[in-house]
Amino acid sequence: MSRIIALIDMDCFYAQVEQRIRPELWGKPMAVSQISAGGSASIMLAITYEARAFGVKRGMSVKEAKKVCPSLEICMVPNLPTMNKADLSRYKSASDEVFDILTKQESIILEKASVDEAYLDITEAVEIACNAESSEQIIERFMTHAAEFFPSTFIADGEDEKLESDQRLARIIKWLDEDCRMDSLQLNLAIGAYLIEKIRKEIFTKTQFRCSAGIGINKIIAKLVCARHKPNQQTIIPPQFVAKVYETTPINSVRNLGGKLGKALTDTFGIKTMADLQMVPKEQILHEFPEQSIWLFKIMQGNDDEPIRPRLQQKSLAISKNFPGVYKLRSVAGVEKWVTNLSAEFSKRLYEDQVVNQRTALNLTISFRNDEGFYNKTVPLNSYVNIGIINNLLSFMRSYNKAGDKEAWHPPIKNISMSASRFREGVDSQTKQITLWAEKAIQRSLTPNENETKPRELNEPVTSKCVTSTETKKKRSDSFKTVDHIPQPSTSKQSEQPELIQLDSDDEIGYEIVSSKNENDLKMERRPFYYRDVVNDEFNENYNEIQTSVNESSMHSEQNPREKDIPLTERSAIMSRYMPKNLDDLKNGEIKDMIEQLPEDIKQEVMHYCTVQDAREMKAKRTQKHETLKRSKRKSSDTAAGPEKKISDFFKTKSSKIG
Ligand code: TTP
Repeated sequence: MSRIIALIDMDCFYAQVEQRIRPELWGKPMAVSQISAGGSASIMLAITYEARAFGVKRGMSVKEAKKVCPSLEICMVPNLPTMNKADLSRYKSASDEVFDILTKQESIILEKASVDEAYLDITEAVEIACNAESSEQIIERFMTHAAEFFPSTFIADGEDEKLESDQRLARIIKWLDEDCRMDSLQLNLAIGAYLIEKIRKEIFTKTQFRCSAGIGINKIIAKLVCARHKPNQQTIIPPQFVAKVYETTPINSVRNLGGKLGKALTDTFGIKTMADLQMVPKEQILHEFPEQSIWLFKIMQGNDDEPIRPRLQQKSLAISKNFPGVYKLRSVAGVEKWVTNLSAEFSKRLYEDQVVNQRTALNLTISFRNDEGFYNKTVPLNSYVNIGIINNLLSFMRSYNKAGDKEAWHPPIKNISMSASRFREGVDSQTKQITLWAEKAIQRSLTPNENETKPRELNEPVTSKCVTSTETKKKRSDSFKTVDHIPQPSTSKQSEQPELIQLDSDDEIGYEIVSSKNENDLKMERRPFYYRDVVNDEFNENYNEIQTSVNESSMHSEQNPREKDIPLTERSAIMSRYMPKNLDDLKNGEIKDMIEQLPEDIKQEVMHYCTVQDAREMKAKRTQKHETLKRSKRKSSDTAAGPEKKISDFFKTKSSKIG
């Protein structure tokens, strides 16, 4: 049986994420914007279809966008609290919600293509549906209930883009009746389209996010038509219509032809569309593109064997920051500050990955670019603790600092990156999960109220009026699930000057860096801001101790098994800074709420931890009481010695007298 492949792509994804947070923005022209490189302008990243109708485009500045659409609402991509870098976690969490739904679908193979895009091989699911009923029964049912089963499906036949909405359904019924009855492949595509309608509906019901889809016999074909009827609709492309669709398909819009190869084809043959390419004699293609020719011949016919690779995880985890132009790092303090900031964020992501994917990275690649070149090295990643990463990166970078002046850095730094790779399965049994939970829970408790939304209708027109009332609470996304790499536009604000680091409007929060006088002293990191308001002052003292002890632990000790990298005492010291102090603390409102959100196994661990703490405390109290009692006894026996002695002497005397 021919494969049935679908591509599901979320509509204006970041915009929908923001709209869910601010439901009054549903249905409005709005865009998500991010500060561009240098921090001077704000550019459009994600644009709702209502705003696109006005001509707002990705990459426009706020000024340009407002000019074409004065009513445009703009949401900014938030910055990480610890540094001037985009915080994409809310989009990643939203993406995880969608992928949670997709992974639970039975009998499909899922390949995550990007933060908001997935390929699905639904061949087996279609086969199962086929076996449940006869073809005739399926076709009859589909035709009778076409409006219900195919509420947003189009058939890409070259004429579909001109269809009025009332003609769409008639076209589907005709196709079911004429083509699907005659050809099992067409019927399989129809069943596939029905299954994808159901999956998209489920995504909407559970997340409020709309998406579009393309359904065909391979990835290239599915991708080709996925955006054909965006937003909130899907398109089937039966093989007989590929040639027709190719007539208007620019070469560079085909999957894998968007880059150099596509450009080379158009330049070499002076062509524009896939139909043009089909007209080029095969010998010429073979001559000009011998290595790619076999693949090109296939896709020219609409064929493509590329399998769906079951994949949800990235092979590596990376963080990178550019320092363009005037923002190049020219001072030791600037370099140390950014290495520290980035390492802290990187370390956090590693812990998150560990929890979500139950795996541990073994290699750390650190790299930087200066005015003279690009330098990198890979070392064993023996610990996720950020101070180790800082040590490694700084010592590597220092060996390239040629500045005569002690405080300067030369050649100036243009980029700093770190990446973790070579993952092994499993997580050390120690309590890293709790560490992560605590960080997340604290962060969540400080996140401004993430709102209430009213469910909207899947097929409610996109341009409908905005929803203003609130009924249902938005389910908090599970922030333990942060998996994907988001295409990072190189547009985040850069700064070398500490005063340019954006602090929260409440000046008490921010990221504090204390530069070290001694080059080798790396104890310059302070906790990220969000701990401060939640954890009491003891944390501060603990933190310095922790940093000292972790600093001493060996990052390079290859002979040490990973589990032993951080001695237990250090681990428990790290843990203790996050943990509730005892069972009483667990009953406290804020912490209680956090505990409720925990996965069951972590909850058990926290309870156990507190029970042990309580037992210790009680033991300590008992011992103290005992000691106090003993002391007071001793004391009273000392002070009572006089009269008691006198009494016993009296009796002795008495008895001896009586005797
Ligand atoms: P896309 O799927 O390319 O676009 P989109 O979801 O906004 O809109 P469409 O309905 O046309 O699919 O990207 C997904 C998200 O990724 C997008 O909402 C914002 C983000 N993104 C960037 O941050 N930078 C980029 O350069 C691109 C292309 C996307």
